[in-house]
This record gives sequence, structure tokens and C-alpha cells, in this order.
Amino acid sequence: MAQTGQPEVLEGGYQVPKSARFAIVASRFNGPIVENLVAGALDAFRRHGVESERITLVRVPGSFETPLVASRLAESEKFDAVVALGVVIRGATSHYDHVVAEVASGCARGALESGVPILFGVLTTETIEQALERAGTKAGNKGFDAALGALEMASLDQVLSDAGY
Ligand code: INI
Repeated sequence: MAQTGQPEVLEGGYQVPKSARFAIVASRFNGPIVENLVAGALDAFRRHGVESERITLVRVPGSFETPLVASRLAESEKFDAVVALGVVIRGATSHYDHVVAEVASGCARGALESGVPILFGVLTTETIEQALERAGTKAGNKGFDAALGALEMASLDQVLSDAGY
């Protein structure tokens, strides 16, 4: 028999409660490019009504150190979402692969274990040019995008709670 009715569709938006707080973890390695990502993330939060006082920015040496701090902030229960920002550019050795693997899986694990979203705004590129393109030039700003994701996940959390999940 044909089904009638509509599926239950639940989704977040970019408007979050005035109490929502966000953390950004930004690495110093490839600093000038990371700063463009930080500026993009702050811009996204500001444009959606999140005042500076509700944002905590923590700097770490490199992307490899990001998951430890992002997980700690997520577990603190003080933030609705954490945004991880960094730039990993492939070099002549396999160092890149180790850093990328750890930062990606570490952020994913930190989010799953804490129950708080950790948005992955870490660029992983072959060249500096590719990184620059994604940090506020011709391919947008992945810091801005990651902050939008943080807003949406914070909003979705409320939607899911309201729906009883
Ligand atoms: N860290 C980065 O954030 N990006 C890189 O491109 C990078 N490379 O290529 O070496 C990098 N290395 C440092 C690493 O994140 C750690 O800080 C370091 O290994 C000390 O633990």
C-alpha cells in the first residue's frame, strides 16, 4: 500500500540562542594563512549575532596539537561547538600524512566522545597556493564555512532536543 504523509525532517539553522558559546582552536604553523581562517570564522559568528564575548580563541603550535585542546574544550561543557582551524601543506616527507591523519581522526573522536561538535576547518593541501585559495581568496574561506557549520550544529542540537532525541 502506498505510504502517505511526510517524513519527519529535522534540521538546524544559523540562528542560535544568546547563551550559545563557541571555541576556536587555531594552530600557529602556517600562521598567516591560518589567521585568514580565524578572521573568516569570527566574521561568520559576528554576522550571525554571536558577540565576541561568547567566543574563546585558543592557539596551539601545530595542527597535530589541535585534537587534544579541542577535545578538552568540548568536554568542558562550556561550549556548544568547537571549531578547529589549521593549514597542513604537503612537504617532501611523510610528516604531512601523520599530521593529517591525527588531526582528522582526533577531532572526530573528540566530538564523538564529548558529544559536542568539533568542526573540521583544517585545510589539507598539496601547495601553499591551494591553501591561500581556501583561506579567503578564490575558493572561499573554510574558516567561515566551519563557523557556519558550528552554528548549524548548535542549532540542530536544540532542534533534536525539542523533538525528544
Ligand atoms: N603543522 C601544521 O599545522 N601544518 C603543517 O603543514 C605542518 N607540517 O607540514 O609539518 C605541521 N607540523 C607541525 C605539527 O603539527 C606539530 O606541531 C609538530 O609535529 C609538533 O608536535
